[in-house]
Amino acid sequence: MTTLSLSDQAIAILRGNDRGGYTVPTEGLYPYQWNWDSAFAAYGFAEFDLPRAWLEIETLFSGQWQNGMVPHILFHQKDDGYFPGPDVWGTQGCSGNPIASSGISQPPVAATFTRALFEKDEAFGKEKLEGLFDKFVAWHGWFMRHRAESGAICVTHPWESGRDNAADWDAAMANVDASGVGDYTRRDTSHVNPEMRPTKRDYDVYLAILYFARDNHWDEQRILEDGLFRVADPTLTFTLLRANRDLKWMGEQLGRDVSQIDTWIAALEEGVKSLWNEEIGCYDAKDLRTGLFAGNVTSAAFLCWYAGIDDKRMLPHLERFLNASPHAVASLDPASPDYNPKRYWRGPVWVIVNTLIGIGLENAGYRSEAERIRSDCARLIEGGGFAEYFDPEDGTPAGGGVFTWTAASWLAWVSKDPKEA
Ligand code: 9WN
Repeated sequence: MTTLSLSDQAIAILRGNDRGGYTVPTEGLYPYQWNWDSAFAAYGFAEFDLPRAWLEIETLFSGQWQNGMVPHILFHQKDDGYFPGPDVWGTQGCSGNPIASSGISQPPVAATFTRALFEKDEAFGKEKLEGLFDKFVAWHGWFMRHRAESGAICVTHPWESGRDNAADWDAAMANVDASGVGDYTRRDTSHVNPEMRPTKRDYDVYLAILYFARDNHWDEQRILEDGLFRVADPTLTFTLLRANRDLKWMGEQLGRDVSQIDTWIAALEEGVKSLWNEEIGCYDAKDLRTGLFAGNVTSAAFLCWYAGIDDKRMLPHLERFLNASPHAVASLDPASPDYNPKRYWRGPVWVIVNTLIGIGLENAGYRSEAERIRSDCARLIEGGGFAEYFDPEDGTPAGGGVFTWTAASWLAWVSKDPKEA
């Protein structure tokens, strides 16, 4: 019997989760195309099949709405294994959406990884990018138009942040009346141990927020004025700032006018400051309905370096997180009363977020911190496989298995020799 190397296993996972032009995050639990998962998938594919990597991004944009929004889920083929599916989202006919999709977006990491594809083969990249550049501009413009009223970028649903049950949303979610959501059947808890997933009350609130927007035909103005949830988010703000920098760079390679992107970069550099919570000395989520900070130190705050902001005030927090866990950066401060090492975004280590943090640290010249994160992630994968997330205390794999973005992160960043990175 031959033993496959981890890189061969990772390639087999990307190939195995390929549904023809797009990958599913993992079979069963997530049977559709997710936005930031696909961006990671492309980053991974680029290590062994560059045309396939570009195709992943092109398929993602095939679901772009006429208003520029790129949805967080594209329902290419109906699958009853996931709830809530296309009928629940009810986006048919909204803003000329070309295929069934959700009605919200997700962290815009795609431009940054597309730049990585471009840099692997610039001639081929230019050809591909010509068809995508304006679509990226329309998507980033949608965020700046519909999510930037506080200067930072906000989410209108916890799912939009990609960090669904992070403690960042607790206070805002507590204000949502979910008494009218009625009966529904979750599917996630039949795939994964319910202790590792959001609670029933979380799901009630997720649905109440979704139903409000759906009943208002996903009208952004209505959602801005009366939507049930609006929280400025470090993940969205930092990833979009970084994505705009990379989009600007790509625009310059194509000889495009990038002056509008420049204004977005300047606006976000200023907007990021509104996320600084003096009380905890950290970037934090802020409820735009109440004006209150969430009061948490989460892994999202360490994306400042990824966004090109070398904020030395964040270094002691990073050191504290790394000292508290032998397995890289936990998603929530292990000292927080809300910390739970198994429950999804309330403690577990996510290799993808650690990859983004590591890239940022590397870019800013913090090599030893980046190396610590890289070797911790490698050890987690060596010990527990390509899981969705890991327990920061004992490193056990959690959530779904055979995960696309964990495999992609391995191929494109975790397994790399730091000298090459
Ligand atoms: C809802 C696919 C997605 C990730 C998210 C992660 C989880 C979905 C869910 O899975 O969210 O979008 O049903 O739990 O939180 O970041 O993109 O991997």
